[in-house]
Amino acid sequence: MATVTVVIPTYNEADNLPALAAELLALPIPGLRILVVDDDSPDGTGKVADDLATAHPGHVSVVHRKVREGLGRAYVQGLETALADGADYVVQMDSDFSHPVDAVPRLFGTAEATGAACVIGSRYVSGGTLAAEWSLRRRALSAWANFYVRTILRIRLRDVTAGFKIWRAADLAALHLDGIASGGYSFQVEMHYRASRAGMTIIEIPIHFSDRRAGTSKMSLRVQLESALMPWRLLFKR
Ligand SMILES: Nc1nc2c(ncn2[C@@H]2O[C@H](COP(=O)(O)OP(=O)(O)OP(=O)(O)O)[C@@H](O)[C@H]2O)c(=O)[nH]1
Ligand SMILES: [Mg+2]
Repeated sequence: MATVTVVIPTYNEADNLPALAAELLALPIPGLRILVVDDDSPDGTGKVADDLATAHPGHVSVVHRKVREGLGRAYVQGLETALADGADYVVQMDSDFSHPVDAVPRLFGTAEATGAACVIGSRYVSGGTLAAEWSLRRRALSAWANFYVRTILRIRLRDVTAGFKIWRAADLAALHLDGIASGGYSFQVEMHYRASRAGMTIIEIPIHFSDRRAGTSKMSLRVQLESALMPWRLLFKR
């Protein structure tokens, strides 16, 4: 039986995490594990995660990071921990319900059936949809970011900034996470770039992307600036 570990980075997500964990643990994926990576959230998400780990021994565990260094750094540590703990497949997922829990079995099934290195839950393939609440400005920004990155880096993905995906462990390990340059959200793009440069197969399946359920966005100007510059950094590093 394959082990699937869902890595969930959190910063001030105490109001979302318990319900998200409950929905994930109820999925028809035997032995599914959750690994929360918390950056010492001031709202006590770390304690909430510890309580979940106590309630679900062997199924929920927590990485506590002392300093907030951004989504990318949290993911590097979380993905490396999941690999070291023997996961066969590793899921990346936001903690705010933007990514549909009921699509996790579809990601897993597609990865198993195809042997792809990565299966992305995509907003921008046929059948993918965005939260109705998203303003025109936000839709345009997201579409522009995708076009910008895809064009500069020549990555043949519709949703190149996607944060919801599953990796085959062997392929994920081959990406050498210790060399990742991104601190923030550009981590997602850098990973897709590495995988496609390595000739790995990446598949996109449609999802519905919802607005966050509770809490507030952690997107900052600094994160946006890094995301705008990262494609050029990756291109010239080559
Ligand atoms: N550990 C950690 N997690 C983070 C950090 N920044 C963001 N996250 C998490 O990464 C996920 C995505 O962040 P969001 O704030 O939802 O970003 P967003 O989806 O662009 O913004 P919203 O539309 O408001 O949801 C969430 O689960 C956050 O809690 C960070 O610095 N450290
Ligand atoms: Mg979000």
